[in-house]
Amino acid sequence: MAAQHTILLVGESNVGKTHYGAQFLKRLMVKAGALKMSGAPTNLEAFTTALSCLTEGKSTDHTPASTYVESVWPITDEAGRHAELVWPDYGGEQVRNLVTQRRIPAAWRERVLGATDWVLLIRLHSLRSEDDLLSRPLHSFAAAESQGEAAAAYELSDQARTVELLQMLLYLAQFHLDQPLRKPRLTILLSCWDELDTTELPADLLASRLPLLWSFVRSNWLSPTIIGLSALERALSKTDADQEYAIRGPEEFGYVVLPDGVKNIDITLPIQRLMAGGS
Ligand SMILES: Nc1nc2c(ncn2[C@@H]2O[C@H](COP(=O)(O)OP(=O)(O)O)[C@@H](O)[C@H]2O)c(=O)[nH]1
Ligand SMILES: [Mg+2]
Repeated sequence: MAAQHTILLVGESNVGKTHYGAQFLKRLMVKAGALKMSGAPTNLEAFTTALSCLTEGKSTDHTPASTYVESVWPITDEAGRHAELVWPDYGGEQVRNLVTQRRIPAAWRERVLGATDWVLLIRLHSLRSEDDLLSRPLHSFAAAESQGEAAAAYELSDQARTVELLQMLLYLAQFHLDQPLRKPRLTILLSCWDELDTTELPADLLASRLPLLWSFVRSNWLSPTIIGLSALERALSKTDADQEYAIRGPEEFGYVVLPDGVKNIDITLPIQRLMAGGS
């Protein structure tokens, strides 16, 4: 049966995509949630490797793909709705390069065009926010310039690069921005939520930490959804096993913080909500 949704999960390197996928996969395997795999997924290796590390209570090294690879998971929900989850992996610095060099693999372009829903992962904890106009007074730029820093290569702030990434996706998919978009729907997952140590609502936190991105998103999408995600619930080491993890199993860890601030241990909820929300 044709998928009613094609859900594209995107995000820069090191935001937690592979570990989220591994935890998601484990939930599908133990059938703890409402979703199940309804066919043969492709290119699962990165996720199963991460999952076997998690089973020992360790996190895994990220192995950047040198070319574009994607893993596609056919899933169904309890109501029998079908979706395809697409995990593109451009590895290493490719997303950064996409934006800085404006080069897009053809296969990825197809995906962007065909997706009904975009899920963007952002790891606030690792974004630098000190280096843009919104957070730094103009005179500090002037001072830097007079010290000769202007000669250094121009680099977008992390926030501006994220906006640029969305803009490129929109451009690729040839959407017109004269009206706020209903489709593709946009969900932003604030990943590694446990690192943030906050009690704020996800959307409020995004608005205060990345105001430029927030205003871009709000003016271009009719109803963007912002959800906190902690796929692992805590930091794990690559070498020292977390005993509790190893004993209880990775499926006992992880949670999401829904838009209304309610915490839920079902990390598949962001996807379930998209599947339930009409096509
Ligand atoms: N604290 C914390 N760390 C996480 C979480 N998810 C992933 N990480 C860590 O973030 C790093 C990058 O994760 P990875 O899944 O490889 O990111 P990817 O490059 O986007 O696929 C790894 O060191 C993970 O252990 C989380 O929910 N909480
Ligand atoms: Mg990865």
